[in-house]
Amino acid sequence: MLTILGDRHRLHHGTSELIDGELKPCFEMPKRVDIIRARLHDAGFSETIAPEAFGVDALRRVHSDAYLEFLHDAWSEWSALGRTHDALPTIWPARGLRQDRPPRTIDGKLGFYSMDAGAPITAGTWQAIEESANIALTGAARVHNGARAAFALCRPPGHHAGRDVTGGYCYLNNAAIAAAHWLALGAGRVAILDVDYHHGNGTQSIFYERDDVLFASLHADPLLDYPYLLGHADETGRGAGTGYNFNYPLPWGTAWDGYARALDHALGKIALYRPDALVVSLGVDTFERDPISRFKLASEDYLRMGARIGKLGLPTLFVMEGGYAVEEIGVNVCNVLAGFEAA
Ligand code: SS9
Ligand code: ZN
Repeated sequence: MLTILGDRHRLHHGTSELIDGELKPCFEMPKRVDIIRARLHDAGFSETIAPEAFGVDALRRVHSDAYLEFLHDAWSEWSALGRTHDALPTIWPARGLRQDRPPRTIDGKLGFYSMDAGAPITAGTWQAIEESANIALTGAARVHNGARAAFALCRPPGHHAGRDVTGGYCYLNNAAIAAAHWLALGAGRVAILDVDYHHGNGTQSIFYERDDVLFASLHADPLLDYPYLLGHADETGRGAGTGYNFNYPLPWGTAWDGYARALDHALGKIALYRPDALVVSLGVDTFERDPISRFKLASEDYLRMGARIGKLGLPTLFVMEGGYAVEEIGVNVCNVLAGFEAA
């Protein structure tokens, strides 16, 4: 399995996030990539390449110009005020507030372009998220050019980021950017399968009214768990996109049997769609010992997950999303890739 990876992710290391009413060290940390890299090497996945630079036009297919400018400039505007801690929002675009007048100062902008306080901006965040998107783009280009599959080792993750909104450790939606690139290269239909524990609210919202990208997501029921405000089964798409969005909200405690039933249903919908390519938003925070999640998948279950995805026989790009049991993240990711290759 060809892996695309880089080092600039290290420039993004948020200090803290608000959990249970306390500021605690961010679960989303550089070590996640270190552990995955070490395990890729040990498991014999030795074909690795650096990302190419695709430029801002590839990002503009998914994100608004104003949002990209905000992300690019946020740290310099924040630090110009003499602030040295991570930039975090203190207000959000909730019900009853205007969405049509973007504020001009940095605290207002941080709120306007955020859905939560879970995506801190640091001095190196822009460089890290730009490279993360380029990793996904390079992977899509390689598979388009004939590779059977590739693994984009993206960090920061992307699936909570919408067209103009950060949240849940996410800034640029790497999976959506890869899918949009595939369409630009001539694909007629792309499917995105999101197996992260959390609903891919950003990805869903980006493609919700489109029939050229099918989105299917398995995740914790939003009545119980983050991101709470999207991801229900009755969200099936709108306009031309009606019938191209599939959500599988699952209860806390879901183990492989229950997970596999939903996965098979999602894979059946993807097969019927006959896409030219598949993007997998690969989060392994469904793992039984993940510190912020409540599913019960065991490490061997990821072999089975990979095998079922592989049986679709589609050109496939795996895009790294979540997974916070850092010591086991490498084993779990490599098991998905190994299961896929064995299928
Ligand atoms: C759980 C807090 C959840 C956001 C998690 C984002 C995961 C991205 N108590 N915080 S994959
Ligand atoms: Zn997640």
